[in-house]
Amino acid sequence: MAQINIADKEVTVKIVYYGPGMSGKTTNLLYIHQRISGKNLTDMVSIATEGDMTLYFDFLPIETDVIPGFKAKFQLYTVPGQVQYNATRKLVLQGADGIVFVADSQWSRQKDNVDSFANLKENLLADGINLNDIPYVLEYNKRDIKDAARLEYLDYLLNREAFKVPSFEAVATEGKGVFEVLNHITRMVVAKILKDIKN
Ligand SMILES: Nc1nc2c(ncn2[C@@H]2O[C@H](COP(=O)(O)OP(=O)(O)OP(=O)(O)O)[C@@H](O)[C@H]2O)c(=O)[nH]1
Ligand SMILES: [Mg+2]
Repeated sequence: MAQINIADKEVTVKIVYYGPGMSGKTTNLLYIHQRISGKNLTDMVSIATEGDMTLYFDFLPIETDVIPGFKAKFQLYTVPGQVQYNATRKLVLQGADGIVFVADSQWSRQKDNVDSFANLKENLLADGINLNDIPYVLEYNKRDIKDAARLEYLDYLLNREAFKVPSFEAVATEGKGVFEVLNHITRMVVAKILKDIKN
């Protein structure tokens, strides 16, 4: 959970991009990295990749002033989506304050989306955490491809927990939707932290 250092007025927040292999998680971080202005930019670290495939994780730290009076450090991570890397996914997921589930809109990938979403819930539960207790949003990526599933269908498959969560269309390769998603999950996480600070 978020590390809040009241003395140093510093908050560290972890946001994890989760989803099936090749859905576009790393592409989101690459776009964010490219677009963030110099003073808040630190290097993005990609730990082991093979082609497009993430074998371990990507890490992008950003400093922001979204929490009044605090220096907020946002740490963005991606998990490796390929089914066989579940041990790594569990590790990367630990301590997440917010999750962006990046779904692949491609028609043929819908079972992979559903399986990955179930895997997310399962991995959280193994740590005693219910997905509904963590701020998360859905990113429906690859809206540019011809055989993209309809948004209603993606919502039907993935947005069916106890309450509906915000969902966004994206084309990560063009940066479409990427900052909308990041801003939204940031606001949700910050709202929760401010509530926790008050309590
Ligand atoms: N057409 C299209 N291709 C995309 C989009 N986003 C990502 N891609 C492509 O999809 C491929 C996989 O993207 P990555 O970002 O590496 O996927 P990932 O989710 O990190 O995959 P893993 O690391 O294996 O879990 C790359 O070739 C991207 O260029 C998109 O919005 N539209
Ligand atoms: Mg990746």
